[in-house]
Amino acid sequence: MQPNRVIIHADFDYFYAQCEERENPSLKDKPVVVCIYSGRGEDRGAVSTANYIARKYGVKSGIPILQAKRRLKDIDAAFLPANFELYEKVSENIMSILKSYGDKFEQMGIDEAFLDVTQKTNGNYEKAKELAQKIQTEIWEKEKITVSMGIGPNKLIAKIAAGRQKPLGLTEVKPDDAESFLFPLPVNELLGVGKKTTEVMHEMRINTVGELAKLDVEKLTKRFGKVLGTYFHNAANGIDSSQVQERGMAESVSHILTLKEDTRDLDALLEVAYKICDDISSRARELNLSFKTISVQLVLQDMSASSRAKTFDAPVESIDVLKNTAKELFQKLLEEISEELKARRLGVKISGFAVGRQAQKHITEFAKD
Ligand code: DCP
Ligand code: CA
Ligand code: CA
Repeated sequence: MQPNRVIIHADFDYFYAQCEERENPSLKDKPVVVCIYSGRGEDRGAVSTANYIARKYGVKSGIPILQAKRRLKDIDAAFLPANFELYEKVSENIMSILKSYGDKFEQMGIDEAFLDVTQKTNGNYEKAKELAQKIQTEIWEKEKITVSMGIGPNKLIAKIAAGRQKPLGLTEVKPDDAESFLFPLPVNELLGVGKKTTEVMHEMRINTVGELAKLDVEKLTKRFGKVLGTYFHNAANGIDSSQVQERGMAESVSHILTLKEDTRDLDALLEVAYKICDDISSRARELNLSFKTISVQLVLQDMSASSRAKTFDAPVESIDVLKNTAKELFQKLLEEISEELKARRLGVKISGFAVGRQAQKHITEFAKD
């Protein structure tokens, strides 16, 4: 017989802010706010994350920097610009420790991952708990970062468990305890139940996961459609058969097409280029990758090739950024190439991948929240 699955979810505590504290321990006893400046004027932009001291003042991910400054008025707080290079390096180091302990490993964004440890623990939850503690200790000793962990019979339960206690939390939910763990939770704890869905569920008099679990699945599919309705029903009942899956990281994603007619007209080139952009960006999205480098290439009538690239400081994932950058690069390329020659083929490439920072939002988007 197959042993019960044992899945660990690891989520790094107040990650970007904790990295800053590690680099500068004098920050530890004051509010630390990591900011993403928009570049449109002083203090414009959003809070990326904050340490737990700052959170006590209501400062959290996503709020405007100005609002955070108001909440911390007259308080000795540190406002720091995000240093993605640092966070990526720390993330990479921790991920390779995590990976070494799993039968299977799946990274979900910059600061979380799933491990399947079924074989390693022979399905035994005591062993899994010891293993999780050992991993937490190793990460602390090597990287001086605290990570919270959840252990459960599937990814859904392990992930919710990991968020229950922080920092350095370890929450274990055995298969028999799944219902008593899940049912009292508010529905918005389930992945994919965002603000709007929560409102709709409240209107339907569903407040807790247990109430959602007991509702007729037909009522849910009628209200939310078949895919989401079934998902909500299963999730509320703690059912999730999705596997921990290794993701291979591609080096680059690109596409090259031959033009219908040779040309050096920018609009004609862009018509084809934008199609390629749509194609490669949807492939990157499927793989949950953001990218730092965008390159474009033209093959001319004499079969010579010229290319141009732009690299951003932080990973990007927006289709608009991709298209605007491609336009800018093709414009420059046209100025550089010999005036006698037209373009015959054209390509766009993205590379310098990072696992998308938006990983955990995917199903939420799917739920249109
Ligand atoms: N992040 C961001 N913008 C957001 C949410 C998150 O830039 N709106 C970044 C900063 C976070 C990192 O992603 O440090 C991880 O996000 P989490 O949601 O896991 O939040 P934290 O790790 O900061 O805090 P927690 O301890 O609650 O996990
Ligand atoms: Ca985190
Ligand atoms: Ca996270």
